[in-house]
Amino acid sequence: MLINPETERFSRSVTLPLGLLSIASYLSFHGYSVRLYDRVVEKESLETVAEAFVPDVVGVSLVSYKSIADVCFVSEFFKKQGIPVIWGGPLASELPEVSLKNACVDAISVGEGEQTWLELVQACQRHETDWSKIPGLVIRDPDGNALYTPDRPFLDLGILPETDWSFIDVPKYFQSSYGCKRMLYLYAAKGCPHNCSFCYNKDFHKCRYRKRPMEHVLHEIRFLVETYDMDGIYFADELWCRNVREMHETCDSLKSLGLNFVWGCQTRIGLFGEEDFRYMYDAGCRWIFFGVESGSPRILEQMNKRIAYDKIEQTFIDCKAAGIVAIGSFIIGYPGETAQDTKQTIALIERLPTKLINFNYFIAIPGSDIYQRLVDEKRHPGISDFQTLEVQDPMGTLLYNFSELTDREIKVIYSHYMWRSFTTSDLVVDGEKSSFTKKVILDALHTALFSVKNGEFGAFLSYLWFSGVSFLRILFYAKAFPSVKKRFGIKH
Ligand code: B12
Repeated sequence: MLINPETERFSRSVTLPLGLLSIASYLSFHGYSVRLYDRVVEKESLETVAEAFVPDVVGVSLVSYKSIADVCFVSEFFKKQGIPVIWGGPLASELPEVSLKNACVDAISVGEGEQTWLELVQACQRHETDWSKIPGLVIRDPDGNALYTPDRPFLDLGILPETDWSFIDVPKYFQSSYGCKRMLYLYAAKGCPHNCSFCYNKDFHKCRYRKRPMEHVLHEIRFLVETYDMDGIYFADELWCRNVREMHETCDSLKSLGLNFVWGCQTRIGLFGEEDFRYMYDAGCRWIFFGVESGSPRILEQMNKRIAYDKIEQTFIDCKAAGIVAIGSFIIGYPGETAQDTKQTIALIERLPTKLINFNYFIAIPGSDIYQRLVDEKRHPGISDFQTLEVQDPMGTLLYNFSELTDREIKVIYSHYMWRSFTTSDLVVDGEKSSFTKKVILDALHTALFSVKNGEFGAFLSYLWFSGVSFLRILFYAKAFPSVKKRFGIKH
């Protein structure tokens, strides 16, 4: 059984559990029977699911601290029954030793899970309890210390079978966004050749960029459009295409499907200009996320971002001219960020021809260069155990502030742009207005109804409380401190 844990959430923004789906499809292709239990969307209780499908081994996905409570809850449940539990995913892979301190887990699967899991279930089938020869694991030695098995080489993505969609109820993952009603997250490539200081990519993907075979992606899209009427795709690739040649190939392939869907992606400043964006628009691209991160050249250099500063504004102008919605993504509170740096970021944002700004509080992600540096410099205590870990919630408390801004300044600036993106009428896809306000309200209602329908009144009340508090907090900080906004050059 492969489990996607429940996460505390503000709205019902669900995405396909692509990693688990890939592992499940691979195991099933090799003849094993798998239950993918997604606790974000499924209403069945853990007891009911575990009664209907008694697993020989359980895998739980650990992406961030946000789901740690549920990860431990499900793991303890199976552990009590003597069933081996293995954690995998980005956070488990970055902190395997810390993860292994939890008595409810037997081993950590580091990096890509498909082949490791195949070898693991084969070992379980042979009733082998010594997993030390299976690459890609961290297990306990007889003294209870963490033991690393050999490294797991990267998979040739071409050997993966087609995704088996029967593991999930696809329509439950539809999102209504950017003018789409049935949008799904898919991926066409893994990793990124760059090495931004705040990203886990260097450690997790070793800065390797690997594309899935295009025919797999196309086949998947055709199936989802023809079977479920999917009308939009968000490519979750960390970097969608590295250059114009790859962009042309991908766009030509997507167009060749002759199907009715639009899509969006995340790409890099400086890769494409107006003509390229027009090419992308013609192939169905309607929105692009650009990770700009900062308007301060000094901070960008510290981040090792390596984007052409002088192309930032022009890229947004070109993108918009081609009819594609451009979203700028920024980090606030980077270590050492001064008020002057933030003013530069705000000045840049105010010049951009978009009101869609995605601000993120700086979080030191384990596996990133900056996390290690902060720990080495003893500015960050380092994460040594999950039980005492306080969650740094972007909508809530700011646990660590490594910048020279005050907590209040960070919250005011973050909330201002969050509120502005939420209420803007700038989001126009194919001439039609599509607002985040509507989407968030509908998502919120949907989540509330989902809890009530399932008789989860406790969950409903806690959801109401959580989303209400988050909403009011953003509104409060966005509106209550005009002097902070003025000082930083925020216009309206
Ligand atoms: C979609 C997505 C989301 C979705 C939900 C994801 C989920 N299932 O929970 C949403 C939008 C809700 C989200 C939220 C967040 N996300 Co996110 N998200 C992504 C994104 C764009 C795609 C994930 C994906 O499907 N990848 C494709 C699949 C095939 O790869 P994969 O998930 O890595 O799976 C492989 C391996 O990890 C492994 N594996 C994964 N799970 C398991 C489980 C087991 C048992 C095993 C053995 C192996 C295994 O095997 C898989 C197959 O090879 C990634 C970036 C990326 N492109 O990966 C970021 C990413 C995963 N998110 C990230 C972050 C930081 C967050 C947030 C904390 C953001 C925030 N500040 O709120 C939250 C936390 C949510 C949470 N659940 O805890 C980081 C994680 C970094 C880290 N921890 O090291 C990533 C890598 C982005 C980045 N570059 O920084 N996210």
